[in-house]
Amino acid sequence: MTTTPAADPADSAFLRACRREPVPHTPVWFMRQAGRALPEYRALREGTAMLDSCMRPDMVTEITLQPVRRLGVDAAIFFSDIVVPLKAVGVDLDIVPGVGPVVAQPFRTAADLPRALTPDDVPYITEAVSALVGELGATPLIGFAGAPFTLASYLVEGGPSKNHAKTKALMYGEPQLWSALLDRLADITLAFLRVQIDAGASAVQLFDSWVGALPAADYRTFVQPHSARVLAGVSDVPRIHFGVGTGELLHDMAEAGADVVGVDWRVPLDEAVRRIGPGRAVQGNLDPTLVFAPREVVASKVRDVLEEGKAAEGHVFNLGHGVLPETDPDVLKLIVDTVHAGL
Ligand code: 1CP
Repeated sequence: MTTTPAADPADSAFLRACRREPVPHTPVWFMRQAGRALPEYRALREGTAMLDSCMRPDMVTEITLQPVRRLGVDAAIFFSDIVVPLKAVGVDLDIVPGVGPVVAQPFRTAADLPRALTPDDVPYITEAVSALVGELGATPLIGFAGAPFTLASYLVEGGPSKNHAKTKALMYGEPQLWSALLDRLADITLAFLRVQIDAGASAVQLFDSWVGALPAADYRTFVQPHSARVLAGVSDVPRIHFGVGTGELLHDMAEAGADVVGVDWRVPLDEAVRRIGPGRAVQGNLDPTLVFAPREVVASKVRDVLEEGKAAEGHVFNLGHGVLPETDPDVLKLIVDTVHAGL
């Protein structure tokens, strides 16, 4: 009797690139690959609120698998949201369609500090990750969480913000309260990532989407120690660390403890590699708006990114930020096929 060896994500092109090992082809996945760009996502989500869908393991499993089936990407990203752990510890918030996370009572004093998170607060995450890992077989699952600064921004502003003015006012004006807040958010983020890893996630991405609002010196003082504590707690899997507009922070974000540094579209990957330094892989960085250009332009830009990515010890292809809802999924498939065909 012959037995088929169990499919192992550890051998996947994605995890090999994260570990800076030789790859059969450059691996590719997309931030926000599960979401409104896919008609099957819109159909499934119809009538279910975003946060409710995140708490239903059957929906999370199906939505996470949809882009893997349709696009042939090299990794799945767990369908959830960065504010789910805050909701789980009792913060009164909602995800408003067309807006994003909205917090009922913005953070102002130590009395507003959220409590810590335990695995018992999120049984639906353990259940969904376990189910997904079984379904995915050899395809790795990326777990994720919001980094302390970006979570703090939603808590302090009360919702999405352009300039993060209230967040920075707290950071510069009440440094002790700021530190207490980021410390607690680091606890919550670390616990949320551990739940996903302990249930079988093969890698994690820590999203510090809005930290590009800070100059490097202030990043190092007010943010990096907290992000570093989170990343140190998940060193048993590859750690991707990403933010938007972080060209000036790439080196310090790598030093926070990233194995893979996510780069947005503003800095070419070869220049990003120079800023980051040796011993890390990079992820990125096609401009997400390029999907609206003619297909030959898309394919040519994909090849430019692959060429620039050759400067890295490991390259995971991605967009420079999330898939825009208006994106044609067929163009995403074209990108995947072009990346896999190589130069
Ligand atoms: O009803 C809907 O479809 C709402 C849109 C939506 C979706 C599909 C939101 C609201 N969140 C999500 C899922 C989500 N959020 C994923 C899914 C997995 C995948 O990538 O396929 C992920 C990774 C996130 C993470 C997330 N949420 C981030 C970090 C990534 C990034 O884009 O920088 C951030 C900043 C959020 C907050 C958030 N949640 C939702 C929105 C619209 C926003 C951004 C709001 C803002 O502009 O501040």
